[in-house]
Amino acid sequence: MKHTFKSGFVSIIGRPNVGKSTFLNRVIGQKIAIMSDKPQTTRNKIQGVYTEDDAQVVFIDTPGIHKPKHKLGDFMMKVAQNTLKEVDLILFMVNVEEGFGRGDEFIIEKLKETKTPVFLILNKIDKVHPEELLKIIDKYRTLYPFAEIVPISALAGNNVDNLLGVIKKYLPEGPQYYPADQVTDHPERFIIEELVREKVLHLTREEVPHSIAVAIDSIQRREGNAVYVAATVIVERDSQKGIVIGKQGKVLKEVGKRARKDIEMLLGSKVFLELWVKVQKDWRNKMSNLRDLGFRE
Ligand code: GDP
Ligand code: MG
Ligand code: K
Repeated sequence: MKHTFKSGFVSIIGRPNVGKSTFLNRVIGQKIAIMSDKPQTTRNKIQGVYTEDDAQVVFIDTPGIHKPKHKLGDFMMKVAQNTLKEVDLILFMVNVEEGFGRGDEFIIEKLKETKTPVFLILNKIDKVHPEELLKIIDKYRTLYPFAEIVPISALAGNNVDNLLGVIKKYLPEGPQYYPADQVTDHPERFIIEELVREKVLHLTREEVPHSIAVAIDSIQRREGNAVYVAATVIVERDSQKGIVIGKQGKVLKEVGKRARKDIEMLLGSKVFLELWVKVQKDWRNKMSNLRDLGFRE
């Protein structure tokens, strides 16, 4: 008997410090899933991928779900709202230690504009008395028709497995989008690309144009906590490929050595860096096409 595979995209929203990152780290089980809390200019990023034998949950970061303060904020808000419509499930996380605030009110208003099912995740239950928890649940019930209300402690791990089980129930049948060992679309990805690019430009002097690109093919954390990075340097001409590789691969080797050192500093882990060079004649057009489609900025 062939069992069905379920998969889908899940957005976690909530005010700062409610425990979103802690939850993700517990679920993904790897420090690498931590999102930096720096203001984000990019669109929705994959925060973590959780894979089981019969299911895959792709957690999506949805920046901008808060009261917009300026024009960009408005734009981000629209992006965020579109994301909420596109995902299969929304986890709205609150901290039971804190009262219902205006930030929560704003988020609930936004939730009313989408048909996507919403779970209310009551986090930090280790901090409140069970009776208090019941009162909180009653309060939230009146505010929005949550598909499920799930109390957890992301820090202690209470009820997190159960939550994953309930999430699976709400996912449609679907493919495995990512390899099982890919845990995240790494937030430092862009910096790593820039680090590699910088070394190429430096070591090839003026011989290759600044317009060369670096694309990360994969970032994986494996046993012993080492991080494996595979990246491709994209050039536009065969002659540039030769220059980037160098005699007996000397230049590329040096690029790898220097970039690896910087990436190790960045990630605080041992890094294995695998570099490839590819000629793609019209990559610039392709990249801008992608950007038009809303891929990374
Ligand atoms: P985020 O801003 O929503 O990503 O929140 P974080 O995951 O960074 O967590 C904010 C703080 O709350 C951290 O100090 C966490 O250790 C703490 N925290 C997260 N989950 C829990 C929990 O279940 N119980 C308790 N007591 N603290 C938690
Ligand atoms: Mg966080
Ligand atoms: K909804």
